[in-house]
Amino acid sequence: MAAVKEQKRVFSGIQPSGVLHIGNYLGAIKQFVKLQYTHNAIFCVVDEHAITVPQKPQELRRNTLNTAMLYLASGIDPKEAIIFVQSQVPAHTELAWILNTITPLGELERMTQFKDKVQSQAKEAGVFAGLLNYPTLMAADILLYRTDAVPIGDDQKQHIELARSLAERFNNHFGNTFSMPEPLIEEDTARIMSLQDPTKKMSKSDDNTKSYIHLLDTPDDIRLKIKSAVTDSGKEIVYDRKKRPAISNLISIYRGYTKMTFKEIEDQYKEKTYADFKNDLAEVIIGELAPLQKRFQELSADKTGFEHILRDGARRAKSIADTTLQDVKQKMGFFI
Ligand code: ATP
Ligand code: LTN
Repeated sequence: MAAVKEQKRVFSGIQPSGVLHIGNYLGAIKQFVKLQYTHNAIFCVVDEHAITVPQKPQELRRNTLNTAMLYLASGIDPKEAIIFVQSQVPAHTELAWILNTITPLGELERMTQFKDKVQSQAKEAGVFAGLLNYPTLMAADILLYRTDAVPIGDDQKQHIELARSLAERFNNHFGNTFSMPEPLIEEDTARIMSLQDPTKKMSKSDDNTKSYIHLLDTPDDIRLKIKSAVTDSGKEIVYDRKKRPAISNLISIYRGYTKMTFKEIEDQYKEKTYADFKNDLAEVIIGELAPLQKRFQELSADKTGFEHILRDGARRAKSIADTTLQDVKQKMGFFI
């Protein structure tokens, strides 16, 4: 029998800035799949966020469709959750503009993700205002759906704080309108690190392709990337984020895919070498990605069915978002 859903709303988004990696899966999508059965769930491909750094039109289009397809291939079911592309629902940018007028500039300038991206973008294309205003658009995404919970990886906590403070400021000024969103973070896998540098998070926009495993990587690629993942100076397979960040990162990935506890993994590999552990880890990942990759191929073969899912999702999302936006505009004194 289907689980009875709580009325609580869950919303989250992923940028189509490249092919999704196992960090995106373990930190975010895996939770999305679980939550769709117990909550009113909405999952978005946030293409308007992706353009805060330069994108090539053809790549943006391809990455947008691939990200949505990977949502479905990972097990998000359009009968259980709404899946849509952000730019198909204009209320997001309209509410973002309104929220920009109550967002303190200092709070945007303090955002860690902004400061990091300024560093990398300054050397490349330059820094544009959209990058600074990114968290306000994210707050709009969340608040439009009167969201209660936002499943995310660790790096997004600060942005949820801003969404909360904007909700509170708006509610205090104009009357109760928005719910207070809570971050939902799966601690053990909230921050999967780069396979090449365990001090940096695994990221789709990393130039070194060996630093991440794409959800669509071939078995050979996966074996190679795990084999060349950096390790610490010791020999034992023990979880200790501070003293052995590299092996601990690999153990977290193993845990994320097998559901074994850290202790069970340590016990299983007590007498084994790093090479044994890495071989097994590669096979675990290959085995877990195989059904997802198969579903991805099937979905790619039915473009019409897939596009219908996205258009239907946008229609359903729009109807919820427009109701909130009308309420906001009416409370603020707009002519409607
Ligand atoms: P980019 O490198 O282009 O900024 P990204 O790989 O960080 O992209 P996002 O689209 O920003 O991916 O993130 C999508 C979701 O995946 C977010 O909830 C984010 O917190 C989560 N996430 C991203 N990277 C990781 C990671 N290394 N470990 C765990 N979760 C992650
Ligand atoms: N900023 C997020 C992506 C994102 C998001 C959202 C996540 C945009 N809007 C709303 C949750 C809810 C990121 O870079 N991972």
